[in-house]
Amino acid sequence: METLGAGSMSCGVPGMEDAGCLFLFGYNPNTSHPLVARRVIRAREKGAKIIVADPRIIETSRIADIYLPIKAGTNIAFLNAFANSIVSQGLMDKKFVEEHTEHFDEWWETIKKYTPENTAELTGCNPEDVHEAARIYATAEPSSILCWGMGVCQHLQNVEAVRMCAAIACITGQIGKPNSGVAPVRGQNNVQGACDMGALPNMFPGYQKVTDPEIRAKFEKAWGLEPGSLPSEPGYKVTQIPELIEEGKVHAYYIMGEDPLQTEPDAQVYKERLKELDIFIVQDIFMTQTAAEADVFLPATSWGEHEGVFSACDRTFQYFSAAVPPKGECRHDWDIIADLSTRMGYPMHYNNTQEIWDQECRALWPGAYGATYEKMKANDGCGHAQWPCPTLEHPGTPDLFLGGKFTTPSGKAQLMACDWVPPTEQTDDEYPLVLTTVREVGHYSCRSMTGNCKVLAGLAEEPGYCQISPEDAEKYGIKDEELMFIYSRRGRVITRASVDSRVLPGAVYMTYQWWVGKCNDLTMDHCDKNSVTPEDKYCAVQVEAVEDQVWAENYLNETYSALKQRLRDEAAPQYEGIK
Ligand SMILES: Nc1nc2c(c(=O)[nH]1)N[C@H]1C(S)=C(S)[C@@H](COP(=O)(O)OP(=O)(O)OC[C@H]3O[C@@H](n4cnc5c(=O)[nH]c(N)nc54)[C@H](O)[C@@H]3O)O[C@H]1N2
Ligand SMILES: Nc1nc2c(c(=O)[nH]1)N[C@H]1C(S)=C(S)[C@@H](COP(=O)(O)OP(=O)(O)OC[C@H]3O[C@@H](n4cnc5c(=O)[nH]c(N)nc54)[C@H](O)[C@@H]3O)O[C@H]1N2
Ligand SMILES: [Mo]
Repeated sequence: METLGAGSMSCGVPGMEDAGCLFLFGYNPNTSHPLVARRVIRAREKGAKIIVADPRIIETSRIADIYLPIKAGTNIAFLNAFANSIVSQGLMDKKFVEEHTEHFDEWWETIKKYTPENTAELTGCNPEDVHEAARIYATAEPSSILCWGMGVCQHLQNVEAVRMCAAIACITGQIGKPNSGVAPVRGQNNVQGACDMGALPNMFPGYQKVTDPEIRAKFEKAWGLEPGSLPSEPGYKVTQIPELIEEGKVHAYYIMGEDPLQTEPDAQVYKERLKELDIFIVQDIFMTQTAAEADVFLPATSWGEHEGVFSACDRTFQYFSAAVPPKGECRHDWDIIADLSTRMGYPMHYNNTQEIWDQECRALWPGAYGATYEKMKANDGCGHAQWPCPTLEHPGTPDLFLGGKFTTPSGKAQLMACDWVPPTEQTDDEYPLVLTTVREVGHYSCRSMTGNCKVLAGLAEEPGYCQISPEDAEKYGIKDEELMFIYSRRGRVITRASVDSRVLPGAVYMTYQWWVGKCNDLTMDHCDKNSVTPEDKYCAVQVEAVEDQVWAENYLNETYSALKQRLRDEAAPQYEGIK
């Protein structure tokens, strides 16, 4: 948003097929987004070049023209060297830089220090491969798309790396034309929607800043509030909450659709903090580990039981309808919120989601005015609208910034660079391995949904896996499929070994889906300063073989059964209503 004026994908997902080059940087769509992965394969079939930079040999590496085995935690060193290679090889689009960007000279002062040669040892990437990747990316016709995911965002220098990805698109002119530019491929089906609708501490719906007095006045009027009553300061970020509880600044906490005791780092400390709250409310569709700690549990409906609008990662609004009615005490999220608000003295009355969409979104966000339910429901329900969609006749906007028109205050892209700094926690003799936590295809985030599905549980079960290189497995006496211990400065968990030659020595990988094999008992709650995102992709650990496998299997089964029983007991009162 700082660099280009919008913090979303500049292109559409379908258009990825028609790019000349796709560069996947810290993004593993085969596991995370199979529908995007299919576009990558189609692009390849249509002749696109594929570049992958990932510390693991991911599936897409197999069809890549160039695979760069970048070491975790070195993104900025790599991106600076990649940009340097582009400029030094004369591949820069000078006209685009002059007409559509600012601060090139300052940017170059930093970039000039980094070359593929002088960063090779640090990043683990062969300089010739980096130069070749730079040539492919910069010259690809008709366009290149730089895609990134959590391999960028969950590191200390995440915001800096995103700025560099945008800068690289700009200096090569691989942005501002169809099917080009940047693809921060947002994680969940509706995380883009949560941001679009203002579930951010500094924005109202439609990325309208809370610090802007005119915007505040508009929302005060629409919501029937006294002028000057909406706060002018941004609110807190979700990862700051445990600290704020400890400081006595937060006394009540209302969580809707999140399971931080599974998905936030250093989960044991988080759990202690929750005990200090005066009131803790959780609204979820399953009894989770977090919900089990709540004073009040509000059972909501799931995607099959309610209707609404999702925004896909490429800014596409999609309407979805309910398949079945709610059961028992379960109510729609919007209905619970409206009721709660009314009881707290601010009456909210809506008859359906379309009224909310029209009044709260279309009427207040000019860029979404043309995104009507009618448009989304067209084509037998397969219609959609991609923002910006400002008028009723507007077809939606697959590509942003066409002609190099950025939406920054000056209309030009802001080039920014910085020096590489190492990740916060370093390996040492006691904790010699880097733990990177990632995703697996069969289970979803906190696993409340997929873990309660028998078929998926049959594919993969507790305690999940730790992927380890054959070299390290041998060094520590760890055998494939055996239970093993892994520990960090925060804790120790039991997991199952997956000896995997796609992993480089020195690093191990776990997915954050498992309740017994919970990697977030190991991770560190250290966040970057700008976005306050935890460094989930980097901490120091040690591994240990377990001699008595029979004991370990028993321990696993007992722990898992006890946990499941506890959640079942907690859920019993609500469940009664359904039966
Ligand atoms: N099946 C399934 N799908 C999911 C999810 C799920 O839980 N299960 N979760 C959803 C969510 S919430 C999200 S956010 C998305 C995330 O989707 P992705 O962004 O694909 O997420 P990850 O697998 O965490 O990380 C991507 C890659 O980053 C690499 N990586 C780690 N460190 C570095 C580094 O320093 N540099 C580089 N270049 N790469 C690095 C990892 O090896 C990994 O392959 O997936 C979504 N899709
Ligand atoms: N170590 C490590 N930790 C990570 C990550 C990592 O890579 N490594 N990734 C991080 C990322 S990118 C993300 S996005 C988070 C995800 O972390 P969470 O948001 O905690 O995980 P989800 O499984 O998406 O949780 C969503 C919750 O919403 C509930 N739910 C589903 N549908 C509805 C609904 O319609 N209404 C309501 N009220 N509830 C609903 C589900 O039952 C579930 O309990 O995890 C983060 N944690
Ligand atoms: Mo995510």
